[in-house]
Amino acid sequence: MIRLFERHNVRVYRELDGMWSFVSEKYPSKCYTLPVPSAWEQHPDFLTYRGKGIYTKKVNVKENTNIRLVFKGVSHTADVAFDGVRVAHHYNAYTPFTAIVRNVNSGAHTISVDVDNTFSEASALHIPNDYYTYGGLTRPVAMEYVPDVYIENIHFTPILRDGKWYGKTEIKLTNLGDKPETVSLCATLADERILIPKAKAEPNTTTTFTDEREYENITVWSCENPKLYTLTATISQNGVVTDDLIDRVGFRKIEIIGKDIVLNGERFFIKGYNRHEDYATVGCAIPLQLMVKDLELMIESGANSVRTCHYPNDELFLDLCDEKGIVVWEENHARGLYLPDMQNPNFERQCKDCIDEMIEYHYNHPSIIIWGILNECASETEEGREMYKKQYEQIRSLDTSRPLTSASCRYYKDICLDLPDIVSFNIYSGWYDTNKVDTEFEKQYAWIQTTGGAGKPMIISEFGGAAIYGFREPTHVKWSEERQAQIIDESLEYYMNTPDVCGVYIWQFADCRVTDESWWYQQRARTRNNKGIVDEYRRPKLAFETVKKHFKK
Ligand code: ADA
Repeated sequence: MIRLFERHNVRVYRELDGMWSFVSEKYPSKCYTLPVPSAWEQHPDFLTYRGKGIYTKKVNVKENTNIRLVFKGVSHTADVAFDGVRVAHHYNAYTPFTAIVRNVNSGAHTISVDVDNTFSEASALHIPNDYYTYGGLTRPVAMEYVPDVYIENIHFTPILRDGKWYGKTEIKLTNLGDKPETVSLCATLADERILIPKAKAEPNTTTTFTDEREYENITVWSCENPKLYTLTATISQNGVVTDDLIDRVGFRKIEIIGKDIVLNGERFFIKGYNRHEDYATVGCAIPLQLMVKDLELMIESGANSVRTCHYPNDELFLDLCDEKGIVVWEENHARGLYLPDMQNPNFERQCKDCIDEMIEYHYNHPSIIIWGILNECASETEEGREMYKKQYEQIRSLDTSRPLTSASCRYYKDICLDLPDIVSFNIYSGWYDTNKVDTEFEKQYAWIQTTGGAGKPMIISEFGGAAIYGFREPTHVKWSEERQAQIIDESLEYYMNTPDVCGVYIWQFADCRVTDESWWYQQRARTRNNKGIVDEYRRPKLAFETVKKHFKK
């Protein structure tokens, strides 16, 4: 399942979930069939496989048409071919991409995807890290029939102005042909009908048509009442509807006022979790039912937000957050990259592509209230600052409706705090040091007020400690559930009662697998990051009740 709702009533659209043929470099003479979406690590022969493999699927095309292939996530590098001809290359497991194949005749055809999850200089973002880079077609794949002129995407921006709701709708038409085409464009949203009777789609490019108008009698999207509206766009030529696209949007306003995050005019305190896309039995390819389980557990504990650490999430999960009223901090793909990592010749382009794709595809989700970048990267260096600055500017050029932030650990030396709208720090008082939560925060906050981050809202974007599920120890030794609960208790007690803090994200929701290579194994018992409030099977640790005590006060 790609989305929680039908995206088309007109366009022929088929999800290619199911069994694909697979041949790996590891066993070149053996042909497997693997489920898509899934991580190849789910198969006993590939539990720790870091390498390459080719997925193949035979498809039957029912009419002469243009084919549009949609990949929601391939981990981590993909080369796509259609009948043996390469049609797309993509890097990054966490963002979608498409491929167009023109003038396909009806009949049998073959899609193949070369997948690579190896670490090398070619991969600046997927590196040995405190999470696991899986392999495979780990998110859904779809095949569509599109005419020469089709609806590429729609962006909707809700605007509250002088107490009235307005909406800016940008409808993007792609013309695959080499001559201009004029179509009739129609979109409906709430009780409004947008009509552009002569929309001229320029050849070999995408043309955007913009409408901005007032919407009356709107119900606002909020955590308590996450009201969603269906936005439907169609295009017609010679009176025949030739294509359509459906999306869901919400009317809500997110703003920064002083040191507060303000949602729909009211101060909003973030009570959140950091959540990796990782589950014991399926790795990163989490199906709908397990996504729902995660969100229901978070809601049961009183949370109202999730941070997609440290990469854009599966859009199906964002659909669930839209429906359940869980606000989201979504961030581009980066974790703990030092300056040498950021100087990888591929780093800036791979970050740019990730941001472009994250915002292009996730723009309409009302649940996303914050865009983040570069978790714990080199924000203490001048060269790093130039890259932070460029990425903030890139996001602002794509979306001015949401505040920006970046989770830092460059204590007392971060030189980028003037750049974001919200200052965020990962502070592990009581786990990586013996600091007291209150005195350490007061010291850090006082220093921040001497920087460009002065007076800005502050989020504690990570805090917590590790516990091995089932390790109970009245002495509260480290790695016991008691110690973790104690750290969470002290942290929430302080941060949730400090007016200078506008939100908290616990590190982390669930235990997750980490890379076995390099030194991570030394600090990561079970080759896992064990700071989850629940373990990798979502079994609650003692700290779960501690969180509930504070989040539900
Ligand atoms: C950092 C990092 C997290 C995780 C955490 C930890 O803050 O942002 O991804 O690695 O440390 O568990 O130490």
